Amino acid sequence: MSITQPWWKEAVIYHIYPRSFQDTNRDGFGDLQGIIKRLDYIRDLGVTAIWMGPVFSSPQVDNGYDISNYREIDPRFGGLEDMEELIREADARGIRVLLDLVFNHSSDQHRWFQASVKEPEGPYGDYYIWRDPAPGGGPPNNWRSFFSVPAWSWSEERGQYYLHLFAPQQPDLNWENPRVREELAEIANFWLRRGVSGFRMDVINVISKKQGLPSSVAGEREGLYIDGPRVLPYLQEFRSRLERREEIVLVGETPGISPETARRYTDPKNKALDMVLIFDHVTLDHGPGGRWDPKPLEPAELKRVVTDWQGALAPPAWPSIYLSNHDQPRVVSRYGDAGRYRFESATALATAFYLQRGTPIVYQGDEIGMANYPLEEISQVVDIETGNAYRWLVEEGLSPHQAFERVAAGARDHGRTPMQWSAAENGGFTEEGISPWFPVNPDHRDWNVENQETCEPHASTTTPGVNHRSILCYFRALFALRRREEQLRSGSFEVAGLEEGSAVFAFYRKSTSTREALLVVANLSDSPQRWPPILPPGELLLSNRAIVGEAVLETGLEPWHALVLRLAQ
Ligand code: TEU
Ligand code: CA
Repeated sequence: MSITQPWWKEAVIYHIYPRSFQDTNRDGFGDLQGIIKRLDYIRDLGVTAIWMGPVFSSPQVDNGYDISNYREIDPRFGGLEDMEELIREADARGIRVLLDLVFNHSSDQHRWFQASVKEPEGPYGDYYIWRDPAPGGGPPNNWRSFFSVPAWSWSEERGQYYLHLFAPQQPDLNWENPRVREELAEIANFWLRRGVSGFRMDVINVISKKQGLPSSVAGEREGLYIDGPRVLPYLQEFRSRLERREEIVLVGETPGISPETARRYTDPKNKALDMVLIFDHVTLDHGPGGRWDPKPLEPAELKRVVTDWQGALAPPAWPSIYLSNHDQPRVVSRYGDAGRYRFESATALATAFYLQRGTPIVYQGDEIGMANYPLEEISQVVDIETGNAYRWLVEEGLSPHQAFERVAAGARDHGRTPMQWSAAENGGFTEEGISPWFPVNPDHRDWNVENQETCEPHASTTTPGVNHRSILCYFRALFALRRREEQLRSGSFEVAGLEEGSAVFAFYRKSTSTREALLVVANLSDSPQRWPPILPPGELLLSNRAIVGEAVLETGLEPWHALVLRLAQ
């Protein structure tokens, strides 16, 4: 008997970075027709919803997260008719479309901001956060942006400072202004009327700033503008204004959020968000100085964080599960092994994460093992955040070489290289002879869709449908298993008691209606691990390594070995 739950809890979401997915008009830039062209591939992966990064009109200072018109498609991606065709074609394949709403800030080229600068007393004068200089001159407070620059910029024309928690070209909208909140809800309804099924909401937990905008005392951001005092009421009002509000999903991107706040924002009783994108598992390799002061990652830490959040978002909350995105390095390079054990580590991490309780969000390219780009110098970096961090580190006194070393591993460019469809010159992302907006990773000759598409069962394994060099085939088998096994969609999550520090991550998924239980086990390391004395085995449902009979139980787990067992009742 399967539990009925909302579509977005049953879903597997595919996160597309449109500018790097598929170019169809030979300009070296991904476009909407490219996504339409690849919908069969997306459907065959077992995906039932796509989240597209922003495709609205934008000067592209922050790759589209600086929007100059929320109701227009940027000509680089196509037009409104292409978006309507994409929604129709996706729907025909049982795929829902989620858009990325960037509502904390607009582009400084948005007509609202242009009017706000020119007419402080006009209807848009209060659409942004303007302040006079501090009494002694200079910015109104000591806030710094997420992009390693001060959070205030001076407008000579208006004679005031304006707040931007990101780039100066991304002025923060003033959510205190009820007209701003009305305009934003109307934009969401404009897209809901065109058939989208929901939104990923960019940095939505920084929309409320503490009254008076007090300076940070010890560099803290929480309460000042991270999870400020009115985030929840603003979200509740926003949702109450949405058409089709009962059938859509709102996924909030919430950097720095705490478990308690995550529960509050997503509690169904609060009618605000349905899920949040958390960050604790993608900051584990941040040293004391944060993202640009990297430190090695411990698998046991990854297990602890993930287990803690599964507990924090136990029912009635509902986790989202992601391993990488356009802001993060590639998961197989960061947590796995992009060299010797690329297949094994990519599939072990996918098993250990996407079979947890929650909605899997797969970032384009992770399903074929795409890895970090071989950056050799700062001139290759396109990303504004990474470039700003480099310049800030040099200003702080590091040599250019030291500063590059600090930003190279975490550069956001790693997750933004063009999708690798084939071994051809530009990986099939754009035609040969065309220069893509960012170079294709040279490893596309070995790691691409085309040479992983054949999924016949491997002779030496009892695991159905897994061709042991194709990460793509394994992902397809993994999501097919999730679709078949009700425990993986709606069952409980119970970590299997393992000694602290073990690199083996194991958990049970138990049906809430029958006594059936599945056991998921993954060795998140490149060394063999003892088989944990958990429970006698049952039926092998999936494994990323060839298994013959009970072999695994005597010899233990090989490096990056992952498997799923249906436990005998
Ligand atoms: O990112 C929000 C965010 O937290 C970023 O600061 C990101 O996590 C950063 O890399 C952390 O060091 C969203 C978008 O995903 C990102 O692409 C945008 O640049 C940002 O908001 C501003 O819109
Ligand atoms: Ca194009």
